[in-house]
Amino acid sequence: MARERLLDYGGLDNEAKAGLARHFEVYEWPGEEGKEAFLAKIGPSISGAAAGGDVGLPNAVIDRLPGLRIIASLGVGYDRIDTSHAISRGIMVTHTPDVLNDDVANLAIAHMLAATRRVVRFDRFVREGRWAGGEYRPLTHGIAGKTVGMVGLGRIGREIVRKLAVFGCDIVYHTRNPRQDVALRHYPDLVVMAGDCDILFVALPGGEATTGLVDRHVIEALGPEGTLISIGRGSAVNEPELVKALADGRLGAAGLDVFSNEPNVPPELFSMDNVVLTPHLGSATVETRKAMAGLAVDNLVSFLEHGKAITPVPECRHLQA
Ligand code: NAP
Ligand code: 8YV
Repeated sequence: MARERLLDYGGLDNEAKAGLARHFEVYEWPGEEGKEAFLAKIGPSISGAAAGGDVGLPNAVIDRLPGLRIIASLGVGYDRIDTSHAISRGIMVTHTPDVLNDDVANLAIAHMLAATRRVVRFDRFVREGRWAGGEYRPLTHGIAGKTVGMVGLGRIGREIVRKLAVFGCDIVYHTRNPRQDVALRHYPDLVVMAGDCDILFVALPGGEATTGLVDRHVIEALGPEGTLISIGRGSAVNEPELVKALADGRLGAAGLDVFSNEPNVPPELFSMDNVVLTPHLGSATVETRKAMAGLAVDNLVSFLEHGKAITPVPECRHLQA
């Protein structure tokens, strides 16, 4: 039987590419130059597409693939895909929730420890010979007994909380809807919560509802002794306000894995000793990327063969057989 034809639109690790190639006839997106020839010759026979969550699939491409039935996004966040548009064309969109919680939460905790204990700053200090040179090593603050606020308490937020149990912090959270399954204090007002916190984790999805949610008021409420950890989407934090607050000492420290305009990072942050930066690496381990690739392949195979996706995005559940 002829294998289904699949578009690899980009952002996939080798593991994911190999997994797809085992099941599908895979075509890599040729880029702007080769796109017209590709869309004319191969486009009509493409039934599935896969892409990294940071890449997505533009509507302009979706509209040129008349036989497209499913888009498998490798990532839990799918803000790069216009799901309303896909749905209007009857196209299923799937993502990869849960399999990445552990490693994303680990990186968030690593940022918390690195930012509060100034690990990167002191790494430089040693490399630059300043320890050997007898320079003073300023003290940092511990975290036991401190109040940690979770902005977003979904799959990843709850995993961070589970791991935080060993650190002896008080944990509170802000979401739109209080959760019935946790005993933590819920704050309906994020500014009020930030004012009570020493450390704030932002584990929010992207999109309109969260854009700029962590604004100047939240940052100022967290204050000069406060630490902000951003692990969800960069768009949820007002980045210019964050940079200004760090520069002026109105915010104590930050650990940032995600940014507003990736891969561009505000250069002002590069020289700040109180900031830890990673290039969107939350899920970037061999183990987790393998699990994400496996789930994406399973979604494609199951949907194209049986009309049933395994992890459709919530908006697309009604497109199941
Ligand atoms: P999730 O289970 O859907 O949780 C999202 C949480 O955010 C929920 O608690 C939700 O609660 C809250 N929320 C959503 N909109 C809100 C708003 N406007 N105001 C306040 N709270 C809001 O998602 P997840 O699986 O934990 O993933 C979260 C995000 O992390 C993903 O969407 C992705 O963007 C990001 N991510 C980043 C990396 C990385 O490499 N850094 C890796 C994986 C995921 P309510 O609905 O009650 O408000
Ligand atoms: C990925 C992510 O790095 O799952 C997400 O939402 O942000 C990360 O796991 C990203 O989707 C690239 O594939």
